[in-house]
Amino acid sequence: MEKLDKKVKKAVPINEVTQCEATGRMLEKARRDGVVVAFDRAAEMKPCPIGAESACCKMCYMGPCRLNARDPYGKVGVCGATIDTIQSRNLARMVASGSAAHNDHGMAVLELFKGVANGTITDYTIKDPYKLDALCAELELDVDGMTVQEKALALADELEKTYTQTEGEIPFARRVPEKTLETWRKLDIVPRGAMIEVLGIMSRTHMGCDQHYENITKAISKAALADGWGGSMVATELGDIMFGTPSPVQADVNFGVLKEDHVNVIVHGHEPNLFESMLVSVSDPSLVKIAREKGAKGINLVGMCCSGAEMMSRHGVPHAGNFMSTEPVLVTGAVDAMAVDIQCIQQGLVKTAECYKTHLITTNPRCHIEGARHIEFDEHVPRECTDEIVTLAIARFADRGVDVEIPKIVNQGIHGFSHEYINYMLGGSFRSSYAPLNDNIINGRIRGVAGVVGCVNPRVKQDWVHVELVKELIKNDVLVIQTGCSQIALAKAGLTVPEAAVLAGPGLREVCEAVGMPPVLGLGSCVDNTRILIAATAMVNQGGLGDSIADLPVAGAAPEWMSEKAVAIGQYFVASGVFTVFGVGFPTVKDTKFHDLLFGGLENQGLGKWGVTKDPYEMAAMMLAHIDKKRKELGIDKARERVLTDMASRRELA
Ligand code: BF8
Repeated sequence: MEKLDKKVKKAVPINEVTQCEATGRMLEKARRDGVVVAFDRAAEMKPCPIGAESACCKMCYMGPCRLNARDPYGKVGVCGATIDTIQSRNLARMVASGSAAHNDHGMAVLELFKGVANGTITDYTIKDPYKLDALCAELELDVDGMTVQEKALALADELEKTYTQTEGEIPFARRVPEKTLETWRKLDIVPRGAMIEVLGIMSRTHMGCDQHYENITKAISKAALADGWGGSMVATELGDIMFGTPSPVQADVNFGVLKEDHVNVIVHGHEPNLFESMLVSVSDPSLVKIAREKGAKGINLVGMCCSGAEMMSRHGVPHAGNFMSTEPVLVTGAVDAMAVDIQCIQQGLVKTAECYKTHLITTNPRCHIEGARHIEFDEHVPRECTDEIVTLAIARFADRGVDVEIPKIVNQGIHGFSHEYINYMLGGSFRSSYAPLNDNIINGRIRGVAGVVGCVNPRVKQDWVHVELVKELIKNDVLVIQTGCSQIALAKAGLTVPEAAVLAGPGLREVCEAVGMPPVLGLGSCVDNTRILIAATAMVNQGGLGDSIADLPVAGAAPEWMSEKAVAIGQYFVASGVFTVFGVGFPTVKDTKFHDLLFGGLENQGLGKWGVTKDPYEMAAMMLAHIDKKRKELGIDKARERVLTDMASRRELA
C-alpha cells in the first residue's frame, strides 16, 4: 500500500471536509491505512491565488504574464493585453473545453443512434418511438409513412448539424422561446454548430487575435449555447429514445448499496452505453453462475457520478455517491471492479485502486489513464468489454485479499423526473400541461423554481453547500430541480422523497402533497441540465409568466462547482436568461469591466447574469431576491388570495 505521504500532516478534521457520513468513515479508514485521497491532496495543494482570479496569461511564451488582481489596471501583459482581455480569453477557453466535452459525448450518442437506426449496432434498440415521433414533429421533419428506423435516420441527419454545421442556426434553436431567440439574434450569439464555435474560441483566443472582452463574451455565449441547446440536448434526447425516457423510480443511494457477499461492479463516468451493456452482463446467467460458484450471492452493479445518475433515473440502478466519493468508495475494499469511461475520472483513482486491489478499468479510446488496465469498449460488440470486466471482478471477489468495511448507510429516494413526466404529473395523461405549475407560481403557492446542479469540490465541505442551499430554498416555497452530483448530495440528505415536503414552506408543501411529489426533483446527469432548459421553455410557452426565459421567476446554482463543464453550463443558463450563482469562487477579478459584464451587463442586454458566493444562505437570499424581482416585474409579487367557489358564485355560474 502507498504510505500516506509524510507531508500530508495537515490532514484537516474529517467533519470539516465532508458532510457525507459514509465518505467520512472511509476517509478515517484511508488515514488508518495510510492511503492518500483527493481531500488530503487538496489540503496540501493551496490554489494558486493568481490563477484563481484568472489574472495570469499563458497564451504565448513572452510570459507567462501575471497581473495584480488587487490593482487590475496597474499593468498589462508583455503584448499589452489588459486584465479584461486576459480573463475573458481564459474563461472562453474554459467554456470551449466544457462545451467540447459535452459535445463530444453528444456526438458519441448520435453515432450510436445512427448505428442502431441503420442496423450496424444491434445491442441497443429504439425504446421510446413516441419521443422519436415527437422530436421529428418538433423539428418539422417530413417523416410521413416512414418506418421507425427511417425516422431515426432522418432525425440523426438533422441533429448531426448540431455539431458539423458552419452556417445558420443549430437545429434545437427552433425550441427556444421566440423572444429569447430574438434577443440572441440581435446580439449575434445563436450558435451555428458546436465544432465551429469551439474552434472559433480556440482561434480567436490565440495571442494577438480577439482583444475585446465584449466580442470574446459573444463567442463564449455561442460556444456555451452550442452545449446546452446543442450537444448536451442531443445526448439527453437521443439517450431517451434509445434507452427510455425517465419516469419516477425508487432508487437507493450511498455506500451501503455495496454488498459484501456479492461481486461489486461500479461504473463511473458519463456515457450511457457502457453502463447499459454492463447491466446486461451482470444479469447474464452464465456470469451469475460463475459468480455463485466462486461463493458470491450474485453480481451487484452500482453507479457513480453522472452515468450513475443517468442509470438511476432510467432504471433505478443503485448509486454509491458523487465525484468526491469515488476514491473513498474504493477504501471499502468491497469494489471488485470500477469501470470508467470519460470525464471526472480522477487520476488518483489508480493509486487508490492499487492499494485496495480493485480493478480500475478504462474503456474509452479518449480516456486512458497511466497505470490503469484498458479494455476498449466497442458498441458493435459491447459485451466483449463488459463481460471481461465482470469476469475480472468475479476473480477479484474470489480472492479479495483486503479487509472489507462497508458503511451500512442507504438512502432511498425518488428520481427520474424528465420534462415529459413533469408535464404528465401536473396535468394528467389527457391534459398534460405546465398550467398547474404556472398557476401555482402565479397564485404564489410556489414562489419560483431553482435549478441546483453541478459538482462537489474539496475546497468546500462536500455536499454541505448543496444541502443547506436547497433546504433554504424549499423552506421559502421554491421548487428545486436537480442534476448531477448535486442531486446525489440531496438524495443522501433524504430530500428526494415526497415526505421531505414537511421541510417546505406552506405553499410548496401543499402542492407537493397534492401531487405526491418531493420538493426536490432529480432530473439525471449533467447533460440532463437540458431538461431544465426544456422545462423553462414549457413554462414560457404555457403563458402567464412572461415571453422569455429571462422573464421567469427562476434562478440556478452550482454551489460546489469545479469542472470546466460547469462553467459552460453556467454560461448557457446565463445566456438563456437565468440568474446563475456559483459557490466556491469565480475566475474573474472583481471591479473589472469583464467581471461587471458577466455579473450585470448581460442582464441589461436581455440575458441572465452571474452571481458568486461561498455561503449557502447568502446564495439562497440572492436567488430569492432575483425570483422576487421577476415576480414584481410580472405583476405577481402579491400572492393572489385563494378564491373558493362559494354558494353565491355557484348560483352566478349556473
Ligand atoms: O458532469 S457534476 S463532478 S460527474 S462535472 Fe463531474 Fe461535476 Fe459531477 Fe458529471 Ni457534471
